This record gives sequence, structure tokens and C-alpha cells, in this order.
Amino acid sequence: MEIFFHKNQMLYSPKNEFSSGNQLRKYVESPNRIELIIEEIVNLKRDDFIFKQPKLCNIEIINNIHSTDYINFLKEIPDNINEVAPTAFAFPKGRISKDSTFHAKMGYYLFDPSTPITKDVYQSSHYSTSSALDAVNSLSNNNLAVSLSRPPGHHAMTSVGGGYCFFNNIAIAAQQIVNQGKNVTILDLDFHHGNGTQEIFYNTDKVQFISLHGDTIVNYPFYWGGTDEIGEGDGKGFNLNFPLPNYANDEKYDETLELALIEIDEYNPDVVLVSMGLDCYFKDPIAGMNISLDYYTKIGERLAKFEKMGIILEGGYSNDIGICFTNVLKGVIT
Ligand code: OKP
Ligand code: ZN
Repeated sequence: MEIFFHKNQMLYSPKNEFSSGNQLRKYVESPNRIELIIEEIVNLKRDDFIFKQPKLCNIEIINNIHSTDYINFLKEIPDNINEVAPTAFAFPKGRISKDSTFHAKMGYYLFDPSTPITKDVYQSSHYSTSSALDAVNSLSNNNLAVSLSRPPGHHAMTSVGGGYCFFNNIAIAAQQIVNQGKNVTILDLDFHHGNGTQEIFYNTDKVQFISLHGDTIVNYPFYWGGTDEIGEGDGKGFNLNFPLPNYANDEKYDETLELALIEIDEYNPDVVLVSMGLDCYFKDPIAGMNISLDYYTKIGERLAKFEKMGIILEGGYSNDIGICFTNVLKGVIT
């Protein structure tokens, strides 16, 4: 099994998560998350787990999902920008011109006041996506592949970023498979609803999107991810949300996961991609679920039946993220 990651994904390293321009907390989506995961994978001492650097993907592939102007906004961060987040937003969609101030563009191209822009955001995001793409490409020779993508991706929409996400890594990777004439299921197990991924594939039957998440009446990203969001047009019936009560335990989560897996069996995709967040873990500092370390192995065991699977990292912010992640892998492999 190949595990994709590039050291330039570590460059983006803000200090602050903002709230209305002030510090809410230190930025938990840190490069250290990847270091913790790599450390635990190395500890497994499996010579069939091979770390690989992705090659930087063509921007046209990202452009399949994200608009050119949004990509350019991230690419052209002015040199004097240190670490800033927007405080006013264009909602649901305003207008912006080339001459607008950088602060105005931030409000236009981001939906979230908490996620900072730094000069490295583009570089790290480009590599994060490249890791996901190369993992998916490696599925033509292997049945299982892993991408240690960070920044994460599942909140990023066509023309707006937010929620620590800039490019929707898993959506870009899924589109690559769809372009080969295949069907994909994206199973999103991050604590937070994958609103970006949902929105991107809302009108297509080529991608089945299934998400288990903390109820967004009280959790980020707020007011997405209800059971009545089922898709539209060709996509009707191919979007499935399973909101869970706060502090759901292993048992409750497992019951729900089983229901989700039945839906995947019915859809019978060529490839399953997992948005693997590790923030349902009971010690996660920002989320609100009650999943144990051992249950992550059980999740892996449940996923093991899929013939072709890519595991793409999303969130997870506790110091045990490495153990959570390798527990999933242990379950998948055995
Ligand atoms: C990213 B991923 C609300 C702060 C919101 C953003 C959370 C992003 C989670 N008070 N912070 O899905 O793990
Ligand atoms: Zn999350």
C-alpha cells in the first residue's frame, strides 16, 4: 500500500484560528498532525507500507472542480499578507472586481471567519490535492491507497474555501475517477459535515455522497447535512446524510455506519473514497462525538470489504490522531 504525502504540505502553518478578527484558539489544523500520523505508521514496521511523494498535479485537474478566479485568488496572495481571515462576507453571492482590496476578496472567496490565509496556502493546498490524486491513481495497480492530505478539503466548495479547507482534495480525486467512466462513493466519516463535497456532487449520479456527522443544528459547518438533503436532478437519491446526536458512542455510530454501508452496497461503486476525519474521537479538542480508539479499528474492519478504496485524510486534532489513523489501517488490513 502506498501512502502519499509531500513535505510542502507542511508550509501552511497559521498560528491562530480567528473569530471576528480576534484569536479564538490556536490553529489546531497544524503540520504536526501529519508528523503524528507518520510516526505511528512507521511504528507499525510494515514493509508493505510505502511512503511516496506525489508529483505536483496540473492546475487543470483542480480546475475541473474549482473556478479559475477562486484558484487565482489563492495563487496570488500578496507578499505582505502575513496571517489574516475575513470578517465580512458576500452571501449568498456578491460581486468582486480585480481592483478590490485583498480583504474584500477574502470575504468573497472564503465563507468562514476562522480560517487564515498565509502566503503558503496555495503551495500546501496544491500538494495536498496532489497527494489525494496520486493515491487515487495508485488504485489502478493497488486495491488500497492512503493520502495524508492537509490542509483538508471537504468543506471547500467550487468558489469558496473555509473550515480549514481550500481545495476539495477528495472531490478532485473523485472527479478524476468519474472522468474514466467509473462511479465513486465518497463516504465522509469526519465529525463535521462535508458540505463542500455534498454541494459539488449534488446534481450527479456518478458520485454517491454519504456523510455521518455531528448534527449541524449545533455543530460546524451549521445548517447543512440534514436527512432531507438527498440531491437534485440526476443526483436525486445519491446524497445521503446521517446526522448523529452529540456525544454518540461507538454503538450508536456503528449502527449508523452499518446503514450507510448498505446504501453503498446497493449503489455498487467502482471505487470507494473515504473522507477520513479522526475527530469523532472522544478526546478531540474541537468536535463532539464519543468514539473510542478501539472503535477506529472496527471502522477499518467494516471498510475492509471494499475492493478498491482510497483513504483521504480530513480532520482530527487530538494528540492521538496517529493512533486513531493507524487503528483504521490495522482494521482494513486484517
Ligand atoms: C474542519 B474539519 C466554530 C469554529 C469552527 C472550523 C472547524 C473546521 C473543521 N466556532 N472551526 O471538518 O475537521
Ligand atoms: Zn472535522
